[in-house]
Amino acid sequence: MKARILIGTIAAAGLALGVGQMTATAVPGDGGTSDSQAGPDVTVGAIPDVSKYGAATINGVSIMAYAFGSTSCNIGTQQLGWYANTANHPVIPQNAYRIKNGRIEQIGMSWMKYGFCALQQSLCGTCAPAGSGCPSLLGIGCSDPYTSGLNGTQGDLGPRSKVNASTGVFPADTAAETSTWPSIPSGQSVIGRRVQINANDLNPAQNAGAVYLAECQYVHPQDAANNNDNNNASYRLFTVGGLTSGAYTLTLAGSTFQQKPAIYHWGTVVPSVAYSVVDMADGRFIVGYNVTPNTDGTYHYEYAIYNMNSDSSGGSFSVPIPAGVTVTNATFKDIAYHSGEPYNGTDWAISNSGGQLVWQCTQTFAQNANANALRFGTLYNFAFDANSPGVTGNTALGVFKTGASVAVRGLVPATPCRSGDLDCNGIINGADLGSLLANWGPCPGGTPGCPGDLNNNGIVDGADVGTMLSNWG
Ligand SMILES: [Ca+2]
Ligand SMILES: [Ca+2]
Ligand SMILES: [Ca+2]
Ligand SMILES: [Ca+2]
Repeated sequence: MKARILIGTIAAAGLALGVGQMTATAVPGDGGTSDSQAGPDVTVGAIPDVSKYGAATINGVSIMAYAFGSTSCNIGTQQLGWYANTANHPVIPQNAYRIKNGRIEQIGMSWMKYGFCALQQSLCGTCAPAGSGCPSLLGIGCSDPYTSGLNGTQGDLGPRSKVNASTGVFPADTAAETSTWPSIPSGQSVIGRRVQINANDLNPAQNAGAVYLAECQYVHPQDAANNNDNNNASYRLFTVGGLTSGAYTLTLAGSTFQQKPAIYHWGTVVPSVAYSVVDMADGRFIVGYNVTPNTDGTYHYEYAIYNMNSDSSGGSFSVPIPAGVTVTNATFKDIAYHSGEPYNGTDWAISNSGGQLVWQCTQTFAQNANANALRFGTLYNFAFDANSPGVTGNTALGVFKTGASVAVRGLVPATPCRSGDLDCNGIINGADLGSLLANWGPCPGGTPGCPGDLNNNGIVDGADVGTMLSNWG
């Protein structure tokens, strides 16, 4: 049975009184993006607080460190395992994003908090406690708060690279396992493993008008096994204040947007943004896209691709480019792993040939399992300009681990109309000639390029008729 479960604002806000929940108001999740099945079902009910730790200079760049609190809820129909130091508890990555100048970028990530016992609180409604105190199960309907102080405790943070976000499976964090984790790098005792953000991405003087987002996600093997893992990320806005004690002060704002990853706020800030939800064999991607006119007559294409929980990961992205379309300014942006994660950070290669604009991870899975794939809990940007407006069409998202490719609905450059095909219907005939004659003479205001001014000289005359006739048919 498939049931949609929405969490009421009133119930959530009225009960937000527990430890670490000082501002844990919440808004309902989006039923279009979160479906709940039977079984245990963990979500993030609130992001209640933020901790600031300071900064370190890495290769000449100031990196600031933070942690976001997370209050989980079990909105499912069974209790959820929360057994410390085993493979049956949640792991919790935190992310930061910025929306600025019409684009959303991921600007920060942490390692994963390893959960260890669950309080039985009532943020998300009526709780049937799994036990007293802090038992090793989260009861049905119950919530469990992790303050930002806990989510920033370095000894409880483990590598993202140890988890399969599709199955939720990771090695038990026994002493034998944690002894294999990379130790905090030299000089990074303040920032290691925590949410790391480049100071320039926060500096208010460089980011006027920017909107910032904190995101927390829970990954859990029981939740995943019950196909309840597409509602596990929630986000909340924050603002950036002054520089104190070596780092900018972050202040959480408004309510937590439950069961929605931060990429959905892009469309709130930029209403023309559209989305394609892509369910791969092993997990979900969300592709956001937008096309806007540039002042020089070309168009700017902006794609943001977020991997929610696919272990296969993204390995390439391509956009069809029709003949006659000129592409400029193609760019790529990723987010850096840190603190000893094994992943390579090499930017994807960009090519434009054979009618395809392609971004490609520089190594295949066979060549390097730790290549810079678009892995769970990350968002990469793909952008370009083209001299043709966007029309609905298929892009392609390549799968890193399998080499497969999945069609993704988006906006792609339109095939240019031939010179003289004024109504752009694929044939040059009397209808086009009639339009040309109707515009005979100087263009309005003398502005070149009016309908029929095929040679762009500011007047519709015999030269333009000649061009049309030479293309006739
Ligand atoms: Ca879930
Ligand atoms: Ca990179
Ligand atoms: Ca025509
Ligand atoms: Ca002309």
